[in-house]
Amino acid sequence: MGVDEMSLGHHERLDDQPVVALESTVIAHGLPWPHNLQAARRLEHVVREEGAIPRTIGVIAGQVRIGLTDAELEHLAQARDVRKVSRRDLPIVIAMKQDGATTVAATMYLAARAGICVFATGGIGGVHRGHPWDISADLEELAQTPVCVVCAGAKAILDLPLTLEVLETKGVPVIGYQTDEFPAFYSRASGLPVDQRVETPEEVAALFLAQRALGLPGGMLVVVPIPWHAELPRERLKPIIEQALSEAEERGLRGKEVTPFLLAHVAELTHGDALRANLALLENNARVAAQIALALTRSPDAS
Ligand code: PSU
Ligand code: MN
Repeated sequence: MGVDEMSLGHHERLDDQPVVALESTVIAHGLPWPHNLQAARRLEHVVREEGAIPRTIGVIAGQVRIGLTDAELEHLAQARDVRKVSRRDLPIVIAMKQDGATTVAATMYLAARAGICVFATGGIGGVHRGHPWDISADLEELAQTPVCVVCAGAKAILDLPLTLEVLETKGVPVIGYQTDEFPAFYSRASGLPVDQRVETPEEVAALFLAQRALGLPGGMLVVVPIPWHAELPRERLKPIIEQALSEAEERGLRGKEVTPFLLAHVAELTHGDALRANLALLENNARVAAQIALALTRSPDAS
């Protein structure tokens, strides 16, 4: 018994088009209803406004969707039984014909297979604080899948120095977009350096093409600080994150539940300021990603 090509999202290649992939875990598990649906629509709108093509990736009843319809977005935003799908879950949702919201790792994998090389998200997963063996599959995916991931750094709930160490080990370039520092998601600064600062989408395109020309297998992380107006000061967040972390510890949360719990808790403890910050950085990242996708299609070196 085989799996048909359509259900694997195999039917179209988008190589030469300015496409931006968007993930669905942030919709189903990262943001509360109805902000999640509004955000999903807003991100697609922003990408179009810049002149690029948005494709939000997810799985509906075992079918890979490279571009969810608006009704499907609404379903993933509202349904309570949507599986959080990282790389290891992909064969499971397909064969079991389940609905799945794809993480950064799974979205990168599916995007690359569809010929999409630019992807915007909020923050990638990383190494968890106090649990250095809990390393997001996002980092492994960046090591092996040729996609340029545009984000606001790794979530502040993580161990950022260790996350950067793992990225170094795995050969993933960390590019600061108009910044010298690795951003800490809700805050612009972390005190940690990036590998290279760039100012323009064209420079990012040149870096990505050099990586391809060298035959390197992996992707690249482009980190964009949250806009000034939406930033939450690090001093304010510190005790809140510590409280959320100790609560997760008390409840004995493990594995894929940890990230959604921490994000929801931080949003609650900041009375929604963290949610507003999250929405602002997502939109900003989508805009930058669209500009990079356009720069890549315009580049004379693009194959
Ligand atoms: N960043 C957010 N919200 C999210 C996530 C990241 O602001 O919901 C999601 C992404 O999909 C990321 C995932 O890939 O969390 C990482 O989960 P884990 O740590 O279980 O690998
Ligand atoms: Mn984990």
